[in-house]
Amino acid sequence: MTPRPLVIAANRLPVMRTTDGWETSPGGLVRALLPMVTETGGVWMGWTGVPDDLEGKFEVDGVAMHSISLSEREIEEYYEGFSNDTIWPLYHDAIRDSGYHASHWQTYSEVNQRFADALAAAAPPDAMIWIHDYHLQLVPAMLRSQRNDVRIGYFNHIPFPPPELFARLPWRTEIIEGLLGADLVGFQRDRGARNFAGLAEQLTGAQIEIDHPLGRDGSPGLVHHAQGITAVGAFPISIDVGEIETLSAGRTTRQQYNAIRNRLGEPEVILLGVDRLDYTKGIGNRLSAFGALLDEGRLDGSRHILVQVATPTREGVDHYREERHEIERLVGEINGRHARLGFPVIHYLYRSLPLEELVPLYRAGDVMLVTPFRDGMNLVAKEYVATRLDDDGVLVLSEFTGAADEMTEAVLVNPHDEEALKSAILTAVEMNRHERRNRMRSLRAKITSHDVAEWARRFLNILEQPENPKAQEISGTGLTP
Ligand code: ADQ
Repeated sequence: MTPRPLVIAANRLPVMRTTDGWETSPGGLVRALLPMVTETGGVWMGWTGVPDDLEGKFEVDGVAMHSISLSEREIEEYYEGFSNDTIWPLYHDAIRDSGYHASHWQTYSEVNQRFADALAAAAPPDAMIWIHDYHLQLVPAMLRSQRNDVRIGYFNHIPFPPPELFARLPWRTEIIEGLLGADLVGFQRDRGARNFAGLAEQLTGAQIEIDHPLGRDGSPGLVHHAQGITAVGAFPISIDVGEIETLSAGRTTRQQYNAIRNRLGEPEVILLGVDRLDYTKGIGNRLSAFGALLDEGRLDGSRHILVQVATPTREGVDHYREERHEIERLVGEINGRHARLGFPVIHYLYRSLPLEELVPLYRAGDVMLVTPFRDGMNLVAKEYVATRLDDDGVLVLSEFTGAADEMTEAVLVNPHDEEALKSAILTAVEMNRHERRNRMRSLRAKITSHDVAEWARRFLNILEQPENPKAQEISGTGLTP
């Protein structure tokens, strides 16, 4: 049987403009999906990241791309506004206030409609269309109303909130109806799947078929609704384990991590944080806990140092500018109190590093601090473990990450509790070699047995299964019956 053509729709295309053409974006997800798109004669649809850029088809290294052009206003209202100032904070436990602006919603709907129209026109017959993430939640139903032959999957990379938070959204029913246009809706965790199914029941009168397990952690299964049936499941994402292990085993990596330790003054313990500079990642709490341990003399700045690498992100959104200022203030304050000439206690880099530089840093890090207040999965935790071919290193991991479901041998912590954070850091710093090895071995066994390519295959296999709701059964008249 010839595989169905795979069409991916995501806010961003998997390529970035360079001075002399296009470069494929880094990341395991892109590397896993691109060959599937090419081999099946599919296409990847998304935005280039540049305002008023090209619209329509082009090709990069044999992969078909389809660009959706966004104007400055659309970027401000659909991307920075509704996606990142309304949905992002609300879906992350509402740890920052969301803005609710009808104009942003309007633009979000218009951009989603443009994606759906372009997909309906470009997708080959019988294609599998895989829509990614919260920027495009209305696309499944908008597309379903135009195409009955295709199978539609949607995956939510970020958490899906509990009903009491989701209910704040003035456009809550429209979002749920938008997602119900898909044949399969996937979440990082079982909890997200259950939240979604519960909301479908509450807001649209859908019925949930509970005992139809899908997803590794079990799931609510099938949601029967006015327009048909949507399968719902948990699909915890992973990383390209092979690539990271190969890089980690390389001679250059070994030379580099020795050089890093040397440049940092051969401290006894290097603590490490690597994050997008996002207020959900708990960077400030982590720095404060480290600072407090130095203040109390329970850590010593000449033996224990922290490296924090933070990638610039969403700098057009107020909450992100405020978070950056707060983190930089904390770094300055803690270094002011504890640095010696030439030896800061916190080394702070505000930039993105290529994987070739990140891997040696992971190898140099004795204690990895991953302390988000809420995170869909958190790939940094998985990357760190994948690099530790020496079975050494300790992962301190927030209970509020999707990764914590699987990575139970990490030192798990509630990042809202400063005393708990301090004690988790001390536990990690003082852990003996035997326990470090036992925990890391178990973590590595879990992480290395599930990689991102397998994750993608599993999602697509379930999407393709004939027992799943058939697109043909769903009337072509749009969502409202
Ligand atoms: P993110 O919120 O971006 O992803 P995460 O899963 O940690 O969070 O992925 C970050 C990626 O960026 C990692 O691959 C990491 O290596 C890279 N990165 C971070 N800091 C970097 C730096 N300074 N330089 C270079 N690279 C850096 C969203 C969700 C997550 C979910 C993923 C995948 O918020 O919960 O795990 O999607 O589904």
